[in-house]
Amino acid sequence: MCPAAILGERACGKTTFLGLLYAAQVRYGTRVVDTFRFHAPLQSLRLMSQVYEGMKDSRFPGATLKDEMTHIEFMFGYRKALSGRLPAVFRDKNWVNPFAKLTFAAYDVSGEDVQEFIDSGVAASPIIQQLLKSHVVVILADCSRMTTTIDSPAFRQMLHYDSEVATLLVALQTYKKQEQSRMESQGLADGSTTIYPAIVLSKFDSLRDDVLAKLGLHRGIPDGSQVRRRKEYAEALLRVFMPQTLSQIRGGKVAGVSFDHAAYFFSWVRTESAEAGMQPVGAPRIVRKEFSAEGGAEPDFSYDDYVAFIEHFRGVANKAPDEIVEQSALLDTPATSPS
Ligand SMILES: Nc1nc2c(ncn2[C@@H]2O[C@H](COP(=O)(O)OP(=O)(O)OP(=O)(O)O)[C@@H](O)[C@H]2O)c(=O)[nH]1
Ligand SMILES: [Mg+2]
Repeated sequence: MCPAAILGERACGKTTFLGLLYAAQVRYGTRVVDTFRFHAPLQSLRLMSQVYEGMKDSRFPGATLKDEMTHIEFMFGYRKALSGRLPAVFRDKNWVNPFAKLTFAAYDVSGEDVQEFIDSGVAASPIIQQLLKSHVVVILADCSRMTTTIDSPAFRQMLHYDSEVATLLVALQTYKKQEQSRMESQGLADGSTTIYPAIVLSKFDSLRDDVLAKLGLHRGIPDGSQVRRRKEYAEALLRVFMPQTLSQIRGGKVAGVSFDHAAYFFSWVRTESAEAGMQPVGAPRIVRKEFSAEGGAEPDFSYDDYVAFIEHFRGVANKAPDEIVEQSALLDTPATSPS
C-alpha cells in the first residue's frame, strides 16, 4: 500500500476536487469494475458523497471545518497485470494481493500542523509524519488566484503558497533520502527512490482571459491525446504562478531520490456566473447536464481529466514501493518460496 498526499491551501478547491473524484470514480468504476477499486472509511465516504450530492443540486461545498480535512482518506486499487501470470499456488493464497494500492489523504497546507512544520522543520505531529511517508504528491493550484496584477493580494498569496509547497517537497525529498539510507544499511533498498508528482489546476473555468492572453495561451486545453502540449500548457501557467514548486519537481535526482515526470490535470465545473460572463456574486451555482440514463442530472465538470487522473495512478501504483515489500515478503516466506 503506497501512501499519497493531496496538498492544497485554504479554499483552493480541495473538497470540490474530492467530491468530483468520487463522482468520476462511481461512474468510471461501474464500467471498469474488474480492474479498479475504490475504498474509503465510512466517514470519508460520507463526506465525499455528500459533497457530490450537493453538487448535483447545483451547490458547491461549504468551507471545511477545522481538522475535518485531516480525516479524509480513500484508496485506489488496481488489479495487477502480474497476478494472471502467477502460478496457481500463489494466486490462491490471499496474501498475494492482486491489487496495487494507493491510499490518498488530503492535507490543508494552511492548516495548523502543516504551518507549524513549515515554520519549525520539526515533524512533530502524526499528520506530518504520515505526509512525509508519501511517495505520491498531488498539488492543487487554484486558477482563480492566477492574476497578472503582480501587486495584488491574490498574486502574493499564490507565491506564498508556492514557496510553502516547495518547502514541503524539499522536506519530503530529505525524508526519503534518510529513509533510503536506513533501508540500504539493512540491505533492503537498491539506492533509488522515486516521488510521483501530479498537479491539478483547480477552478480552471475561472482562469481569466487576460492571464491566458498575456501568456500567449488559448482557452482550450489540449485534449488528452496531446500529452506534450498539455504539459506545456500547464507548465506555462506554473512557471509564472508556482515557479518554486515547478523547479523542485524538475530538480532531478538528489542523493538517489528523484521526482518522476509530473502529470497535469485540469479540474473545472461549469457555473452559471461564468456562463453569463459576469463576476460571481457569492458562491456560484453549478450548471448541470441534462438528465441522462448514465448519471441522472450531473454537474458539468471535467470528467475526462478525472478519469485520466485515475488511470495515471494505475501506472504509479504498479511501480510504487509496495511491490518491493510484497516481493520481499514472498521471498521471505519459506512455505511459499517459488523454487
Ligand atoms: N468556478 C469554479 N469555482 C470553484 C471550483 N471549485 C471550487 N470553486 C469555488 O471555490 C470555493 C471553495 O472550494 P472548496 O472545494 O470548498 O475549497 P477547499 O479547498 O475545500 O476550501 P476550505 O475547505 O474552506 O479550505 C467553492 O465554494 C466554489 O465557490 C471550480 O471548479 N470552478
Ligand atoms: Mg474544504
